[in-house]
Amino acid sequence: MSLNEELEQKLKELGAIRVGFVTLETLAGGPEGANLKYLLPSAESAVCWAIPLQKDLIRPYLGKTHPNARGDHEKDNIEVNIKSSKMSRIIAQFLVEKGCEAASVIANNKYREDVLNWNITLPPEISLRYLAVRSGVASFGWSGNVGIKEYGTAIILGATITNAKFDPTDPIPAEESFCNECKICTKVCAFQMFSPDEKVEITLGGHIFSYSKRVNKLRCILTCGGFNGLHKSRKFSTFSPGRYDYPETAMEVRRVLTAAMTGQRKRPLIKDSSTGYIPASFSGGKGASSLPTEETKNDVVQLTCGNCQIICWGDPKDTAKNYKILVNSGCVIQREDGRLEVFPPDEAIEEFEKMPLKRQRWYRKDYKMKMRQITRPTEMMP
Ligand code: B12
Ligand code: SF4
Ligand code: SF4
Repeated sequence: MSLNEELEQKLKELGAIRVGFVTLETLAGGPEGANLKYLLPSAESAVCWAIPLQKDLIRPYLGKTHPNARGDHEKDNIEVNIKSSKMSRIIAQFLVEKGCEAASVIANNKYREDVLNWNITLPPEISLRYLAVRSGVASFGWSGNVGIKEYGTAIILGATITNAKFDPTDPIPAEESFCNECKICTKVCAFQMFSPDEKVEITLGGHIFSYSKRVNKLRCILTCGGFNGLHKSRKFSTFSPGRYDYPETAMEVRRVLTAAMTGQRKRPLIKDSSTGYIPASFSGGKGASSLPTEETKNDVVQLTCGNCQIICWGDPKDTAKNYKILVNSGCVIQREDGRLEVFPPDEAIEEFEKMPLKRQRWYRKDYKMKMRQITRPTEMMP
């Protein structure tokens, strides 16, 4: 068995649905996120894989169908990400035992902190999407998420970097892509993080790949970060109880973020059910006993969106059904104890307005620049 075959078999036993290989040559000419040597100066290749999210937990999440729907999908999402990081360490250890050098990759939320303004631009240590598309593990969808037929973009990626020399694998041919450019993913993003019509291109080892232009990543941070949930149409929301008006410009994005950060700190954490499900992210990896305190609760990000990724199942009929479920799922309002209640859009407005003004400001504040009214008193008129 070749090293490629051995690794593929091992990764599939661990739960990967696809495995692929990239080398310095197949990533040549790519953006800095494709630079394997950042994590391992002696790097020559990387092995990459995809693991599926549990589809049966996605539709209840999109439809907000029961009090645990959010927590159930969040738990799966966190577990799959943790699993991917663990698989990376297992593969690195396996390669080290074979006498190679290897570096594991943390599946998400790990950035190059040596880059100026890294906490705004979020430069990855290594871009797993680049490795996935170049190695044929998956291909780009319009949303920028990568996917596979049958699974769509509801997959999480992982990789291990090494100085071993793997045989590279080929990208998925365009005619076998799961993405038919239906653009449903653009319709489910509350604050329109990515463009519905403009594309960007990148080149990796002589192959050109394209996906939608990022309009402003802060738009995702505002929504997927849980500050806002209300969709631009005001007809449905994510699981975030934030109800901010749609920001039209980059200036408005910054203003809403400032307003929302203050409000968010005052909100209780989302309590999912009568059992008060506390997702794994709360414990900071220290086990279920370390629940968030008043001081630490602001470090916790609860999953409330991910819509552009989980809406797309790689089959147009399924994706269209998911869209229908989401747009008819209503809007959430948060109660004082942290529980979320779901209402049709107009009733949600009524419920929201029943809250004391002080509490309304935790979820919505007028941040729009007012045009200064230029009116002249009649007595001054000529
Ligand atoms: C940063 C990041 C984010 C940022 C920015 C996303 C982006 N760039 O599109 C934010 C917070 C907005 C985000 C959101 C989401 N993310 Co995210 N995220 C990442 C992360 C860490 C890197 C993304 C990446 O590859 N960026 C590079 C490219 C693709 O971005 P770009 O802006 O187009 O790059 C340009 C420039 O920035 C420059 N550049 C590229 N690389 C670098 C590096 C450096 C150092 C510099 C200076 C410049 C530079 O060149 C590019 C061309 O001009 C990865 C984990 C990882 N390590 O790969 C997860 C990852 C991409 N996220 C993931 C997910 C699931 C999400 C969300 C759905 C949220 C969620 N529920 O988890 C949304 C989806 C948003 C979307 N439609 O893209 C998954 C995607 C799985 C999939 N099927 O595609 C990943 C792969 C995590 C994982 N292990 O599976 N994410
Ligand atoms: S929803 Fe999926 S298939 Fe449709 S455009 Fe977006 S990524 Fe492509
Ligand atoms: S995760 Fe949510 S907020 Fe972020 S880009 Fe996707 S749909 Fe938009």
